[in-house]
Amino acid sequence: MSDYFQGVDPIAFEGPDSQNPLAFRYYNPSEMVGGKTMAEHLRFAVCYWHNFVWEGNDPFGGQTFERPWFPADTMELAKLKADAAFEMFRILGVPYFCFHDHDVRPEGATLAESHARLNEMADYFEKKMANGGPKLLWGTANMFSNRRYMSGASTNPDPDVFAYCASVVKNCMDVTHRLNGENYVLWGGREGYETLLNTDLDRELEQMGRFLSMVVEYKHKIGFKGAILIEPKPQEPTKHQYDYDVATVYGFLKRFGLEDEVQVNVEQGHAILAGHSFEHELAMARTLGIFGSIDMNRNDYQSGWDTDQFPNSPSEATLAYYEVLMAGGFTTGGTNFDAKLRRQSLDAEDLIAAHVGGMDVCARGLKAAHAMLEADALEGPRRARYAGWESDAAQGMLAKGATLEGIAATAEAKDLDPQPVSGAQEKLENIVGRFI
Ligand code: XUL
Ligand code: CO
Repeated sequence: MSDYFQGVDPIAFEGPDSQNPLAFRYYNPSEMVGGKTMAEHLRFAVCYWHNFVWEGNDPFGGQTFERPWFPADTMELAKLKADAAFEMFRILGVPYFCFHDHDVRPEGATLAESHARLNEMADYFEKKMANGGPKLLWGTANMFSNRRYMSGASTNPDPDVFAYCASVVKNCMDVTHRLNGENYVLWGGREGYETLLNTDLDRELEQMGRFLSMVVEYKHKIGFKGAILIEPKPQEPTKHQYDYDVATVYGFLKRFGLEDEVQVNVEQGHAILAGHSFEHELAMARTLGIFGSIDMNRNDYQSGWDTDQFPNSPSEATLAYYEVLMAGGFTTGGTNFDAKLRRQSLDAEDLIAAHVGGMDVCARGLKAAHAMLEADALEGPRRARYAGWESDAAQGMLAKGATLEGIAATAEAKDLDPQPVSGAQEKLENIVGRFI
């Protein structure tokens, strides 16, 4: 038991009229939305790193947060940190959490000691996860913070780093499997480049493809039933990340024959950095058949940095969950808050309030999206817009055997003169507004 969140009771649902800053106004875990409860739809997860590891530093200043477990450089402090983390999961009532190896244990003096420490922390977690405790949405390896990774992880010019990464990922996958994790995530933190002047693009992409193929093979060898997820991001930390966005990742997976084995973990902030909307990336993942999970944290629209803020826009959440529902909802995936406080938000209670607000925004978004689907509010007009394509003649143009010259001849024989039809965007935006 930790006493870090002293005095904060488990968060209760009190309804939209509640004035209590530490109560849910929209997230009511057991409330049915269609055929599932809100908890089953949303599958909330809290991330370990931003909440319990980050010290509040920015490029111009160091630590602002004071937590009793900092600097967490001993196993004793790592366990104190775990106590606080699981206490927060309990207060929030979240069903899942996510972690990197580096978040939960201090690195050892050797690779073997690092692994032993991660295994020891997994034993510690196992006890806390038993008897209805929180479950693991995903595990992952931090192959970007230590200076050994500065020139890449699997894409490093030094083959010893590639081999080191194999050992790190194997250990993290083993631990994720042991803790019944539902997914394993690979975010290519340093898989990219700063300058082409020193980069062999061919080799680096080949190395990354081989590495991912071996990860997939290992997953099957150990009988891990969860999904392998790639998390796209266009830049930061490297200037050109190889996993730029969903479409780029799909092309990469196709090239290595992994498109049926690997899905994506789509993060709102990364979509924004890539110059996309979150819903664009989600729709793209759905249509390409690689939708997996989401990191539900936004970016500031002006700064151009990965600001990892808690979601606060019901409209954005509505459009995001609309795409999640269109994809059939989560299977192994969920809603992970890869979000951090602002560095002036010093109090333990700020950590709780941030998640409460984020969970409420997601709940509003889910309810609005579900209602919009039930009412056929967008799908009706969308079907009507494409209705012309339902005829046999139109479908015939797409069928195998149709030719450009054949279609051209028909168009010319009919002397076609197509008349533009309104896209009615504003009417549709007004419809969305009615549901939020
Ligand atoms: C970095 C990021 C990571 C991944 C996991 O921008 O989003 O925290 O989610 O490595
Ligand atoms: Co993320």
